[in-house]
Parts: sequence; C-alpha cells; structure tokens
Amino acid sequence: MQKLNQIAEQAVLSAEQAVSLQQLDEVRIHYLGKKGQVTEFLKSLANISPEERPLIGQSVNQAKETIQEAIQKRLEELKSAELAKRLAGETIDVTLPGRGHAEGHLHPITRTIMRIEDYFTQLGFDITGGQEIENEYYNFDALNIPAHHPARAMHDTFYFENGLLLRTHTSPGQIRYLEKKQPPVRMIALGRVFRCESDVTHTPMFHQLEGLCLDKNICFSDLKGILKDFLQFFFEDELAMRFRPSYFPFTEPSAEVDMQCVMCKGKGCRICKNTGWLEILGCGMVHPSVLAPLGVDTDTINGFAFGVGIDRLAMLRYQINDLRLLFENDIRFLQQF
Ligand code: 2U9
Repeated sequence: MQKLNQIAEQAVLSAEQAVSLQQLDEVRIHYLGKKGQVTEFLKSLANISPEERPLIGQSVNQAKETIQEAIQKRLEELKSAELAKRLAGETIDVTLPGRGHAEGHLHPITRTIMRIEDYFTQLGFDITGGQEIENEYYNFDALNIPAHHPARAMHDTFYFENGLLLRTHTSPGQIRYLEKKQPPVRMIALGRVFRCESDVTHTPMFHQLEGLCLDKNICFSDLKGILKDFLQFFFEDELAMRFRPSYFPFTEPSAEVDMQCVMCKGKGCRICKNTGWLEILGCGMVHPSVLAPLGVDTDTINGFAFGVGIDRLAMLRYQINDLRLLFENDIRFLQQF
C-alpha cells in the first residue's frame, strides 16, 4: 500500500509539473499505460491472498482516479494557458491610428493647365495640344520667320538629323489648326515646348499657352479685355496691367504685358525685383503675312494672338520660387499640392 501511495504521489507531482500537453501525455502513459507503473504494481501482487484482493483492488482504483483527476486538472490548466497565449497574440489595439492611404496629387502644372482650359472653354475656345515633333515650315516659315531671320537663332532649337525639330513654341499647332478651319476662329494651343537652354530660370523643356482669335472687326482692345479677364480669373485678383511695345515676327503691332506683382500688389518685393511689375506674356495683332498663305482674306479678317509661359503662371499662383522644382519630381514637393 505504501508503494502504491508513493506511485500515486509521484504521478500527481509529475502531472502538476508538466509544462506541455505532450509532457502530460507522457506522464499518463508512464503511470496509467499498459506497461505503466500502476499496472506493473498490480502485476507484482500476483501472489496476493483472495481476502486481501478486494481491498487492494479498491486502493488501486482510487490511486488511478487520483492520478486521472490530477492529469485532467493539469490538462485544463495547460489548455486555457495555451488559449490565453494565442488570444494575446491576436489582440487588436483599436486605439492605434489607422494605416491611411496615400492619395495622389495633381502636379502644379497640371492644375494650372486645368485652370487655363476651364477659362477658355467657357468662352467657347477650342483646345489643341499639337505635336511636339515639327518641321521648319510649321515652326518657323509659316510664322513669318524665314531662314536666316535672327528670330530663328533666338529660339535655340533642338534639330533632328532628318530636318525635323522639337517645336520651340506651340504656334505650329495653331498653323495646323488654321489649315483645317477658316475664321471665325477662337482657339488655344498648349503643351510642352523645347529650347536648347538651361540655367536657373530656363529649362530645356517648358510649357506654353498660346491663344488665337480671328474674325471680322477684332481690335487690340478685344485682346486687352480678354487678357485682363483671364489674369483676373487665373489669379483671383484684380491686378493692374501695362502694355509695352515689342516685336514678334508673327504679330504687328506687338506688345509685352506686365502685370502688377501678385505677391506685393505693386509695392515692390523680391519676386518683382522691387519694380512692382511682373513680365507675364507677349501678344499682338496677327501679322497678315501669317494669315494670307493660309487662305485667310486679310482685308476682312484680322485678329489677335498671345503667348504665355505656363510654368511662370504656376510658379506665381502656387508661390514656387525655383523653376527646377517643377521638373525634379521630388515627392516632398509634389505632396504639397
Ligand atoms: C499664330 C499667329 C501668332 C503667338 C504669340 C507671343 C506673342 C509671345 C512668348 C510668351 C512667353 C513665348 O513662353 S514664352 O516665352 N510668346 O510673346 N506668342 S504672340 O502668336 C501667334 C501664334 C500663332 C498663327
């Protein structure tokens, strides 16, 4: 009996100390299995007298029960510890901030182009992008810039070997448009243009907007009116303008337009180099030498044209102080728009 009690005590202790389900099962097999300690104990009592047998049998059953209870208790403890561990691993901290999702941003040039298109489509102007690869005829000759004209040299053109070139302005798009449509014409041409120049204020690629309006009885005051209205719409501010006489081969008379500085409202600041004015665009009445070869009757039809640098418009509206920022695609810059 003493031996049986010892086996039972040892079994209970082993069950309590099992640290895994597998270890606990090993304890069960070690004590209660077919060749386990309790069974072996029974076998060792083969010669026991019939009188003692019921008492011993009862004690063995009781020992088995005690061991089974201890195993069951430990089994439940281990199972619930395992569950608690698994749940702890799956815990969701609902107070953590959400992951968020990175939203795309429109490039400031795209936003500027959208504003320009918005304004001119409201006035019934057609929009054309034209083509970036052009030939000398559309980029120069058709615009009254013949070979050897000094204006050709001023354009710092990128030439291909086969006589083609990268357009230096969007005007070729307007010539192509006039080949298809006779006046009355109201249209803008915009997009990328290319000149072989690169410094702090010039990039080899930049964006241009050019406008063209041809009809009967168009005069310079129509041009002034539309430019003033456009700048007011674009900058959401009533800014003074001044026209200075200028020269372009494709317009006569020609003018350069200054706008009251958007930053200091004319008081003088770093942006306007303390003049209170910003050079913003060029314009004029379309030269008859441009229109006549396109079959336009220059006795009855005339009109105005203008050209604006889109990048400059974007820089002034979004207060960007370095032109190169527009083309570096630095995500920290782009995310601000
Ligand atoms: C046709 C006839 C005339 C377009 C014009 C300008 C004046 C002009 C510059 C402004 C800043 C280019 O981006 S810039 O450097 N442009 O000053 N452009 S008139 O005249 C045309 C166009 C097409 C058929």
